[in-house]
Amino acid sequence: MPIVLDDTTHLLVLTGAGISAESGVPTFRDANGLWNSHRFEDLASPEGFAADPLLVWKFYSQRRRGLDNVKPNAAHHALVAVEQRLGERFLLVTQNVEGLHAAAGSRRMVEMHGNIMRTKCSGCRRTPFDDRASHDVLPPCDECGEPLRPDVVWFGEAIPPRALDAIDGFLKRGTNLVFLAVGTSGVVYPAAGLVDVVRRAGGASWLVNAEAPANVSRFDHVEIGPAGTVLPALFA
Ligand code: BV8
Ligand code: ZN
Repeated sequence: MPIVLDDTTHLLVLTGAGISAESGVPTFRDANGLWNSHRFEDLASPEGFAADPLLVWKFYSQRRRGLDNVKPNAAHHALVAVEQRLGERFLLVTQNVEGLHAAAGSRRMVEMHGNIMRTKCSGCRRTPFDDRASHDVLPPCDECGEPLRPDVVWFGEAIPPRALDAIDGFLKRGTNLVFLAVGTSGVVYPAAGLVDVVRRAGGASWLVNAEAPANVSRFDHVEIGPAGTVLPALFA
């Protein structure tokens, strides 16, 4: 069943690792997911970084290298097409850090967990910078000497206020609100709670996922299947 998009529809889309699975990017919690072979507390938390910063850098460097020849898939492109139809009545919020939505051409987009291709300082307020390098030794900050780190949001860290403000602003503007989650297991907050926020605001909720995730019962419409096939058909 397609999503009906009329001249008043405001569409808020949340994506997770599953939308990039068909591009060859590993997910986190599937059978071959990153958090099956690694403890996220060791690799994606400030405490893990403080305990072993080089181990954390090696993990992120390996993920950067794995993105060298990765391209957006039909699901990323379908979201670009729907953004072009809806204009400012569209907002894409992604938990993904690999940048495939931007590569596909999405512009009204919030990377709520940051971007793995940027680096920032763990010690000072230096502006984050683009960085595709693989760091096999610990890179120090030129300005303060503290270790640099990837510009991603780790567990226990706050979501960037700019990202939360963009979501709030969109929800406040939105009449005839439709929420669509794609390829996400619904266990990481605050992203997993967005469906409830939209429902409280009277919006309809859709889910496209390869399997039923943790928060499936909170969606009005559920389409189980690969995003690269299901999403283009959903907007047909
Ligand atoms: C915060 C980024 C507050 C870097 C990531 C207890 C209860 C509730 C909450 C908490 C709690 N204890 C702690 C918390 C808070 C915590 C949290 O939610 N923990 C969970 C684990 C309980 N959250 C936080 O800490 C967040 N911050 O709350 O701040 C605060 C306020 C002020 C001051 C200080 C703090 C920050 C969370 C950010 C975590 N960062 N990583 C990196 O990538 O390394 S999270 C990690 O999970 C991923 O990066 C991703 O962003 C996120 C979500 O994963 P998914 O994208 O959903 O991926 P997953 O593999 O799980 O699922 C993929 C799905 O796709 C599957 O369902 C699969 O079936 C499906 N799929 C597969 N293939 C396809 C497909 N679907 C369609 N098509 C396919 N082809
Ligand atoms: Zn610094």
